[in-house]
Parts: sequence; C-alpha cells; structure tokens
Amino acid sequence: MHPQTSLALFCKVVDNYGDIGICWRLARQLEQEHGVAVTLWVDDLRSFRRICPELAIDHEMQQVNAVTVRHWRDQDGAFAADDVADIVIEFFACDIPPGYIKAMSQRTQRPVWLNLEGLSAETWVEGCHTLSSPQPLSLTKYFFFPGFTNRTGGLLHESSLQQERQAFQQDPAAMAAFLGRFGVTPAEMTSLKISLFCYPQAPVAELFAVWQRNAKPITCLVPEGVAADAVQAFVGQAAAAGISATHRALTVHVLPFVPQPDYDKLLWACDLNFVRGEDSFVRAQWAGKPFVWHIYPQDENLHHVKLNAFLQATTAKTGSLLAFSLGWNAAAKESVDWSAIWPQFEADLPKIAELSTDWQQKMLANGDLASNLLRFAETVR
Ligand code: TRH
Repeated sequence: MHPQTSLALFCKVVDNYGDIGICWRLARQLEQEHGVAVTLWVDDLRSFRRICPELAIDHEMQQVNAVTVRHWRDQDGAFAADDVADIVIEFFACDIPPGYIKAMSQRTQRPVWLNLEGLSAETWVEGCHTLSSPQPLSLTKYFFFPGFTNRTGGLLHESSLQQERQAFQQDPAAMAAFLGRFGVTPAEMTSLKISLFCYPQAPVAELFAVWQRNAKPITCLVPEGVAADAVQAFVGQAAAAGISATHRALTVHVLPFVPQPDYDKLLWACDLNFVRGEDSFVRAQWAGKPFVWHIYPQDENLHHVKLNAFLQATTAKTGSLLAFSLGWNAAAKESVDWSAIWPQFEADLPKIAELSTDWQQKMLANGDLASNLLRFAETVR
C-alpha cells in the first residue's frame, strides 16, 4: 500500500472571499476524491468562516471536513523537515514562511513545490503553465495555471458536481424549498430569478431602474453587503439579510452569505447569475445557466484585457451577452443604454443557456484542476 500523500496549501487572503474560496474548494476535493492528507494554512479565519460557518476562528489548528486547517500567523522558524508535506502549494504567489522553505530543503525527498496562479483566458498562460523556476537551497518551484484549454491546468470541478446539479435542477420542489429559505414565494418561483454578486462599481442602480419596467416579473437575490448602495436605495432601509422590497416588476431579496455548497444551489436555482472574481465565475460556468461576469478590477484597466480574452473565447456568437458584459464592466467603447441592451439580452437568454452547455462540455474535456495538479506533481516528483 502506498503511504498517504501529504499536501500543504498556503493561502493569504488578499481581500474578499475568492482566495480562501478557491483554496478551500481545492483542499476538500484533494482530500475527498484523492485521499490526500491536506493541511490548509490560512491567515484570515474570519473571511474563511463566512463561507464555512463550522470553522472556529480562535483555533490554531482544527479539522474541518477532514482537512487540517492551521491559522497561519508568524510560525517562522518552527519547522522541521518532518513537518514538510510531499506537495507544497503557494496560492497566488503568497510568500510561504522562510523557515518552511528551509525545512523543505532539508527533506530527504524534496517536496514538489507549486505556485498556483490566477485564472485567465489570455493565450500567454499556456506558455507559462508548468514552467519551472530554480530557487535558492537547490529547490525548484513550478507554475501551475488554471485555464480554459487542455494546455492549462483546467478548472476546479468535483467529480459528482454535474450529477448533483442535474438532480437539483430536475426537482422543482427542492429548488422552491431552497429559495423559500430566503423569502422567495411560490409566485416568485415563476418569475425571472436572478442572483447578483458583483463589485461596488457595477451599474446596479441603472439596471434596477430598467428591471422595474420589465414585462415579466423579476426576482433578484443579492447577498448582504453586495451592491449595498443600490440595494439600500431600492429597499428603502439598511439592506440587512432577510429584508426584501417590491417596486413594480422587480422584487429584491437580501440574502445572508451562505455556505459555499449552498452558493452552488443558488446558482443552479436561478435563471441568470451575476458573478465576480474567480471562484463564483467558475461555479457559474458549471451551473448551466446564463451568467454575467464582473471581473476583479485592476489598475490601468488591465482587467479589460482579461475580460476580452474570456469573452472572445466564449461569446463571439451572442452579441447581446458581449455588449452586456462590456457595459457591466465599464469596458464598452460607447455609453451604454441599459434600457436598450437589457431586452435584447433577456430575449437571448435561452440561446445563451444552450451555448453555456456546449462550453461546459468543452471545459470538462480538459479534466479537472485537482486531478491535473496531482498528475503533474507525480511527473516531477
Ligand atoms: O469574493 P471575490 O471577489 O474574491 C476574489 C478576491 O477578491 C481575490 O483577491 C481576487 O484575486 C479574486 O476575487 C479574483 O469573488 P470570488 O472569486 O467569486 O469568491 C467568492 C467566494 O465566496 C466563492 O468561493 C463563493 C463564495 N460565496 C459563498 O460561499 N457564499 C455566498 O453567499 C457568496 C455570495 C459567495
């Protein structure tokens, strides 16, 4: 019998929930599907707890879903070669403790050291994926990129995901019960249901104005704290979880932040999803529903290059999604008339949903990131 592979994943929360969201998802999958003993080092347990309520924020070390979670503080100097895992991953080029690196160099069999990078559809990614970088102390680090082609590491995807999604989406009572928890009524179940997760710059107030005049009723589900100004203006009070309001065709429900597995269900139960960053963006692609991506903003509009790379890869055939996405991200060349773009986009939703299924099949053919990562680690071990 092979000894169990151990893996240490280091995560620094830069902001929001994507860093820990991705690492937590990867850690669970490595443990559950591949039997890897994972230690997840995280510097911010409070952010972690928002997407994983069972986490205790005052524990140095704890087991959650069979993953060992360690609060990453200033433990430098405290590592021995025996503490080092077989595979060491730094997420998004976070600097792992120098004491840990030293211990890595003292291990008889050197660990495989990977830097797990951010997701981008830009073509240069294929050329950098799996490149090696010599490090001091005779160590080597490899760059591992998620991505949208078979010359990248692919996307995070659990083996049972499609089956679970389809079972849920074929069960209207389960969907109604799930959304009912957030105040969605049986009548609202027949409306156009939209989940909304975006950065504060998104033109939500403009869209709410258009949605109020929509022919078909719209139910918008927005997690607490998201688009706070526009939501507060709409509901007429502080937009705390549980609050809702209706003006003409539009009803807005403010949701609590839900645990990560429930966020998937939210995406599966809605007809259109607005997502952002990296992890919710990927989950929306697996939901089989139309989605609009709000990309994480970077200086000098660098993110527009990334946005266009993705849109070119996926949506060239659906003009209204392209126009909507560029407008939503303030990347359109001309000023945006939401009252003109929205009806076209709404009419195209069935077509866009069909295309999203084709896209999903294409992405599944690339394999999943966790399996691809372990396979690569085996080749350089
Ligand atoms: O929160 P994000 O904007 O995160 C990130 C970070 O800002 C990061 O620094 C940046 O590099 C990256 O974006 C591009 O968006 P993201 O990536 O979608 O992460 C959100 C996570 O929160 C995701 O795992 C889903 C989860 N989530 C829940 O679990 N429950 C919820 O109710 C919601 C709304 C989200």
